[in-house]
Amino acid sequence: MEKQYKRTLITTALPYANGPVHIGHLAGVYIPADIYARYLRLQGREVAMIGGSDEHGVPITIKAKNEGVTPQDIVDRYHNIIRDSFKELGISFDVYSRTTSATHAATASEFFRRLYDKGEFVEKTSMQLYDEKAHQFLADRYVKGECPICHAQGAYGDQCEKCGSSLNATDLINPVSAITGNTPVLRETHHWYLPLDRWEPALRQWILEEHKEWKTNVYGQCKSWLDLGLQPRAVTRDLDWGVPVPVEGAEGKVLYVWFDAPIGYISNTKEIFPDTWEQWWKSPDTRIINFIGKDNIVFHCIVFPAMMMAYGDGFQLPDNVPANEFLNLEGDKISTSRNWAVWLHEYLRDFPGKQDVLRYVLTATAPETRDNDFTWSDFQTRNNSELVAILGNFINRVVVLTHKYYNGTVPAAGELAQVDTKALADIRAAVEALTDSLETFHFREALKQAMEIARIGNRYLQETEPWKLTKSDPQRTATVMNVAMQICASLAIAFEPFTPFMAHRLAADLRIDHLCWSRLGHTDLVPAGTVVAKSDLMFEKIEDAAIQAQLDRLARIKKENEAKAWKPAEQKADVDFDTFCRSDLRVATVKECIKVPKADKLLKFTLDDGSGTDRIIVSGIAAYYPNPEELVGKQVCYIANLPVRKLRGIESQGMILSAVNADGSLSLITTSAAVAPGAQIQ
Ligand code: B3M
Ligand code: ZN
Repeated sequence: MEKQYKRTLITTALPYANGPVHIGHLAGVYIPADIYARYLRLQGREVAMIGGSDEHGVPITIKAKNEGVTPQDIVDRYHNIIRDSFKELGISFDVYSRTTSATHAATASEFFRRLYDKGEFVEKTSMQLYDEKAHQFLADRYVKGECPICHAQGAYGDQCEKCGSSLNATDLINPVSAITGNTPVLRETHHWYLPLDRWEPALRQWILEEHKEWKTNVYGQCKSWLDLGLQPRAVTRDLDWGVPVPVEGAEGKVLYVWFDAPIGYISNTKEIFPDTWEQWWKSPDTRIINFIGKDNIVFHCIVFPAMMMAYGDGFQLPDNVPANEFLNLEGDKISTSRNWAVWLHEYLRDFPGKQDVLRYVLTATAPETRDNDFTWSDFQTRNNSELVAILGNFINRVVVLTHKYYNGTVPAAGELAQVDTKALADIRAAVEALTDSLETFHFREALKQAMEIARIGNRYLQETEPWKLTKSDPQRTATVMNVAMQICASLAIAFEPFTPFMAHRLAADLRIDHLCWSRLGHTDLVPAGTVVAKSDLMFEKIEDAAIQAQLDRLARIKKENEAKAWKPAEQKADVDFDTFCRSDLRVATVKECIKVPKADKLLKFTLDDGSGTDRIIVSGIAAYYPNPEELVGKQVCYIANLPVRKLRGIESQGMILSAVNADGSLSLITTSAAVAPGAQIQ
């Protein structure tokens, strides 16, 4: 028996306030959440939809540094853009707040302090990556490198965007500082760790046993995470932007952004329910649903639940986390840094009054089970051949014919014929499928079912042809036009979650002052005698020129990115062949590799070069290899016949070859297969 809840709390991932929101955010999180919230409200169910800006974290401080302003300037700018553009798109938050609010600072501090006082943290001293040039520790987005799990380049210190793994910065291979490009060194610091391993059995039980109904992409990622075994995670950082750590001896440290951000859901709830917020977070009568993108699954299904389990006091865990996959743009990954995006605020400027079109297209193409692609031609096609030609056309025909034959007054229906009852039965079937799809977060399918109601209406008009009937059989015409009007009214209800602007305009035209889900498919939605308004077309065709302008914009951005893209260094001046042949390039096997004491950049390699005597080479690549012992046994290529150089008192006999990647990471040059130590390179 499905558990009955009194209310539903819908949370939506808090977008980083270091840039505007784009169609990927909308398709992934905010439109699905809004559809669901609107649907529940139409059912008369108690709902609170919580949103807000995520205003801490390293990306914001990097952007502030790059622009020469403060992080607060950055978040003030983008919080306002994000909040206003969501509102204009009809994302119906009950609250849209921010994590620089005083309520949030107090809530996040209290949350941390309670876990601290309960002894839920492990305090550890550890070696962390430090940028000597920037004089600061490197965490999260301050450092990039090769992901140790999937070996993708450009992984961040806290997360690899490619495989979703959450990482510790020291896990990265070949780390590079995102502030100065420097190669970081290791320096001692101390932090508080949340021992996720302690909560692994409880999380395993809660997710893998009690929530088998979760979307496979979510369930699968959680399972692989749990099967990997959970590790303690640092929940504090050496940063000056964030919620200060509320314990003695923590000067200069703040809460890790992913510790404080989810608590933002709670603090934002407090803002609208200061006295009753606990019934939304601690009552088993409340169903909590987290709407997020797939890159946030770990934090919402593993880390935040563990935090709430540790906190105790009756915090309820989410009943579902229907994360979507990613949306691409014209075949390429959406990227804020490359400006490869359709920004919501720019869409609203370029397509005034067309909020519903974007909502419709992003729902119809939502990446619900796999990444999907947004193209401007598909956007135009769906608007012109679905919204205009099917949905808008049906509504327009019914209203225009009602005005043409009855001056806008809805006629009374007589006895229903078989074609009428069939159409109404088909609609009730579509409504049932629509409701089931909404209940199970299948919004693409739900939209198809809503559209099916319009298709049934069009078919009904084609079969009954009231424009022909009107002369020969006025009574029959009246019945058909009344039934068609009721179908029209059902469209206002069915589409309210998807295209609210059209739905409310249509409801006003049909004099329906309260849209109610349970009335869907009824035949008394617009009583006979009602005088309906004939407003403008619900949807207009989008012309090629408007689409071309968007494509031209993307072409310009692609060109700009190519111009900025990394290029190999200029080729050096020619060297004559004989001179080159005097270089003696060899392969050797690493017998030992250690950091040179008091020399942050230097590694001392002891090599087997096949001569029977160890060859020592000192190389300035220590920062790329925080754990140099990992190189033992590998083969490296080096120049053998360079004059010996004394580096920090060590005689270095040659130079090891390596290549620096586009993202600043470094790779040692090696052979495609093992060769005898000392083998000559030719
Ligand atoms: N700010 C979303 C992101 O990864 C992140 C969500 C926080 S939800 C608590 O952009
Ligand atoms: Zn990875």
